[in-house]
Amino acid sequence: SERPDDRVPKQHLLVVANRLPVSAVRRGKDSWALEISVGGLVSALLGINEFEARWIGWAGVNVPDEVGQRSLTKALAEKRCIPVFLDEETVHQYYNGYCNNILWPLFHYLGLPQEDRLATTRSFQSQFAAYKKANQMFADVVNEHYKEGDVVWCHDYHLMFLPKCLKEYNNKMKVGWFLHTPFPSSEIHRTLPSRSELLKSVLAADLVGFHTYDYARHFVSACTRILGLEGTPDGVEDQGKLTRVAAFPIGIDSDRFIQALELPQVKDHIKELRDRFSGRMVMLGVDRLDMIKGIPQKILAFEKFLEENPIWRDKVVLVQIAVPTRTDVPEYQKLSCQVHEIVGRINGRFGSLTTVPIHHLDRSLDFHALCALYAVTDVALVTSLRDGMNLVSYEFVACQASKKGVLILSEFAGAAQSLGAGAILVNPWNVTEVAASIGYALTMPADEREKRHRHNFMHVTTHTSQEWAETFVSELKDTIVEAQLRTRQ
Ligand code: ADQ
Repeated sequence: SERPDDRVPKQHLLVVANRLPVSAVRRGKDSWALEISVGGLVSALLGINEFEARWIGWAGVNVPDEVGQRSLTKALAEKRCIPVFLDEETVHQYYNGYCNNILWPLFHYLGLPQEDRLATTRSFQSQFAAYKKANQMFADVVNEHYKEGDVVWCHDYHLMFLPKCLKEYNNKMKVGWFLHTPFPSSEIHRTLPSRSELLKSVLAADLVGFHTYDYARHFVSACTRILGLEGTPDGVEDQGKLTRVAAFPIGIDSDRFIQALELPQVKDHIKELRDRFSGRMVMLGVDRLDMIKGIPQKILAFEKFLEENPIWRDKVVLVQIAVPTRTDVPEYQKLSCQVHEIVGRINGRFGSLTTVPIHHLDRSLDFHALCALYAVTDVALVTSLRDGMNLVSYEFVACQASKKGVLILSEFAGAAQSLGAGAILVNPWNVTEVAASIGYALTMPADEREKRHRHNFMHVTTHTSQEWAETFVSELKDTIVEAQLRTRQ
């Protein structure tokens, strides 16, 4: 039977992000394999089905020939995806350069790259030019597929120039922009040479969203201090135009995790893992291999814990899954070497012929394996130095209904605002404190674990990705209504 809300026409939504939710791999001249890509944004948006959504983004592959472009466009259309084709030089300058080497570290408080700042302003300028050019290419594709009434939702630091480009095409287009990373203090943002231009183009959007109230406040301060505009409780005002700025904390599709634990293959996997780790407590880290995740700091804290607590040496194992990303950026290669070196040293120091204290895997796990691993974990360690939200902490909580394990969570992850009461919050830079928290977590009495888990589980299952997207889109639509009311009056 038809539910009442099935009759309501679905809102048409254009989701624009740097990457499509699938990566394309070329198999032949006009044949393609499409794989779901790993990452927070994809995980959050995959579960959303109350919209007629189409995705616009880069397919992650260089397709210089027209035959290839046509066949890939066709293959992607079946997944409701529309590709933006970026040439290699643009990808290098825009994506590896301006996005990953400048904005990403800056927004996570790691500062601007020193050599760029000191040696060549030319490289900075050419990367910013490529950034704008790439954003314009995204705008061209959006404009081509936009139909009146569509809502356009732009994502992340890759596309800060997009709202302005879109409004220049069509001032009536409803445009929202959401940032998945932290927005740093205005004192950090003001070091960026293109600070004003970026803020102004974001302000062209109707609605600007962040994970936490703090990030939203930092953005409003940057607009008032750097641009001299007026901040109001609702957002930022520029010559009578209000850009609404607010916090929309993301969540996960918690049911997907909870239901997965009931599948026979996941149950088998859980049993296998239990057998393999029997007699030992399991600690888990799941991260993209990125300097913001504080992986070396986490492993050093674990080492300190083993050093100070010899009785635990053969009773606990740390499983660290670190999927490599951005492998062509030198800093990421350095990080990978550094992590391997520390893990090797610790395993050499505390391992035996039959066991090692750290299992370190450099790859992504499939969804079912990941769920099983979350379920057998006693203590999850999230030690991000900065993190917009951190969905791994949410996923762990969702899979812990029976075990009620402990979450050790960095106070610099956005998730600390929502899961802070249930987690043990730590300063990841303080290795001594993290080591002590590991000891506390491993020996926590069952009633305290239960109480903490209950708090977090309630949050994770009620603040879902669906709710996040619905709230953002409905607020974005409301800005339409407000604007119409104002013109009618
Ligand atoms: P990320 O930095 O990618 O996201 P996070 O929020 O933790 O970080 O999401 C990672 C996602 O990738 C999770 O769904 C996780 O399960 C998956 N993943 C990570 N490593 C994996 C592995 N080895 N194998 C399989 N899956 C793996 C960015 C921001 C975050 C913000 C999200 C969403 O940096 O702060 O929470 O976007 O806005």
